[in-house]
Amino acid sequence: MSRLSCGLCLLAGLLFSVWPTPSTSIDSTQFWLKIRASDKFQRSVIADTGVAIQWIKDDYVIAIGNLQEKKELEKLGWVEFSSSVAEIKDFPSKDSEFHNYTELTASLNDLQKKYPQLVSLSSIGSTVQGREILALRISGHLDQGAQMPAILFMGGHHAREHLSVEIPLLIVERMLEEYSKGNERIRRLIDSREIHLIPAVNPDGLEYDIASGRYQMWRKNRTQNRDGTFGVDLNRNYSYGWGTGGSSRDPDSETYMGTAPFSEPETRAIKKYIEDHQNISTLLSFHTFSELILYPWGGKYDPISDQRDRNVHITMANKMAEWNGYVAEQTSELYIASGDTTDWAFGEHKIISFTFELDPSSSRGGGGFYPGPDVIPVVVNKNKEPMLYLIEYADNPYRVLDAN
Ligand code: 0X9
Ligand code: ZN
Repeated sequence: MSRLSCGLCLLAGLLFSVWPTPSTSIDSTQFWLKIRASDKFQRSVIADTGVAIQWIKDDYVIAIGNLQEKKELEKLGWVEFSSSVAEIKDFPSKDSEFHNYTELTASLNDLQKKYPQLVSLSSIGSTVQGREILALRISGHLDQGAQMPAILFMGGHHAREHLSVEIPLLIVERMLEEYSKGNERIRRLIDSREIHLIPAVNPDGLEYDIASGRYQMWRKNRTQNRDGTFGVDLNRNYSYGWGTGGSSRDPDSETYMGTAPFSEPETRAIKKYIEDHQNISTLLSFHTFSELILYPWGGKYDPISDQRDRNVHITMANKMAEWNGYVAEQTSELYIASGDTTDWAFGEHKIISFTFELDPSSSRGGGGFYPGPDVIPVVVNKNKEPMLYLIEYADNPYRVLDAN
């Protein structure tokens, strides 16, 4: 290709270099550009215009450029899509209810401002691209939090699973509202527990998935791998049984395990946070989709060997399934996959650990990873009781066995 395009490029370059640019026409708008390019030569032509290439796919690149650069590339006929940066870097308008990273940060800050006695916001570390991974700590006695039984809710390990960010956030918001309205049950729970929420473990991936104006179906984080590809599957990067099945050594794979256990700043931040909060007894990691409640092990077919440990997971999972209607099962019933959050949390720290795969139940007709905003209130309602139940028993999850 390159001779033709370079010829055009030169021509375009010449035209632009002799064209007078009146100062009044300077336009500082930046554009996201999706530009066809299938090899390094075409990408070099693109880079020569001055745009910043952000992502490279097999047959196109995504770049940010100004109006002049956009026009130059349009003359080449390679621009497939463009949109002003100010307009996008956000969900498609039909999904604007979902939180992008800026909105999520604002919502978490608002909660701290609105409930200063109950909520403490902090950064637990930063991502590959330098975003803060945010955590909310909630308790009626924030200063004595470390002495309270604690539970951790997490969402957004996987970039495209946006509902997994929304649901724990909205349920926690609702709990705080109920607390301030005087709901006795909620007051009792919040006053006697330390509740941790990390709604977006992978904010780089979240932003990447939405930034071009079209969903990228992205799963991993945004680590630059040694072969030029991007991303590690954070739910394959925890250390327990790392690399022993159901994860890939190929950096380009969706389930790339990373170069080593905890090679990623995001998983390291979670590890440190959990290890710094020894009072965490229970953990729930939200994912989408399939409507499942999963418990260890995921990296092997064996059931949890200790009978009480096994029964506590099974009993709690079955109880929660009565409320949300999901299917409760050992994770490896799905498929073997090693290095996930829950195997590590239970295997290393004996934390009672669950993964929820939220709605929909299947991709057929249900929207898969992108089910739209109408499901949000439905999924909030069906998962509120399971979350309250886990909070209730966080003082000693084994109490559920006595009730049987
Ligand atoms: O594969 C995953 O990481 C999870 N499913 S998802 O569609 N959200 O990607 C399931 C995790 C289950 N873990 C194991 N099978 N170990
Ligand atoms: Zn997931």
